[in-house]
Amino acid sequence: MKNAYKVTTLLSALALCLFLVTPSYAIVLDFEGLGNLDYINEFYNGGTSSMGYSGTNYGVSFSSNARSIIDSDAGGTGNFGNEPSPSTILFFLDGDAAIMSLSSGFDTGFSFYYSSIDYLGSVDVWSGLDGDGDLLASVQLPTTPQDGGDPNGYYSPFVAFGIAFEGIAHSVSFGGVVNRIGFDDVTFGSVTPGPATVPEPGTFILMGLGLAAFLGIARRRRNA
Ligand SMILES: [Ca+2]
Ligand SMILES: [Ca+2]
Ligand SMILES: [Ca+2]
Repeated sequence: MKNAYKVTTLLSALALCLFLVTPSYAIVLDFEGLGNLDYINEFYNGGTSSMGYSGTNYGVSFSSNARSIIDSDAGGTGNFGNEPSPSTILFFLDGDAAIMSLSSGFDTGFSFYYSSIDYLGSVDVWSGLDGDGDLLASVQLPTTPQDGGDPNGYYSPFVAFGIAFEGIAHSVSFGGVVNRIGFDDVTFGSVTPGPATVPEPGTFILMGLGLAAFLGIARRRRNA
């Protein structure tokens, strides 16, 4: 009976740990898997890019001018370096901005990396799809430093940038001068760009044991 209680307590503690450390999986678009000078199109929306590639379906679509480019180090024609996820980034060659729409919407914040050596960039967050509706946030992106790349590339490094906003956003426009700004690791629902930090299985076990030990101490104190 006592052992059964212990097992139940331990299982509850482990379940609580799993619940507490379950990460909220932020969507991160790293543009890997797209082609060089590819039009992104429906790559992240259950369809394909202009070159016929298909990525995870996040319900994210891009304006017709949004393209991907691969670093020259990796066989493409990109003149950049130290991108956060090698070796493909987002850029555009016509228009004022590449617009990204997320049909399910997102809140809290939004983040990305970018490189823009010579010109200012801008990012607008909209309540509607395709840069429509209310403007929820609008920021100017400063020019970025230059470090020589990996091992070469004019646009390097990529700098992290986060934007917090209120309400539900459905689209983002990435603005700048054509062919002079690049973006990578576009992250929804977080002001810190990049992959969600998923705890290692070992962490679960250690945390589980830690909490079980803590509960054990608490019980012994109560019984004393
Ligand atoms: Ca690179
Ligand atoms: Ca490079
Ligand atoms: Ca990338």
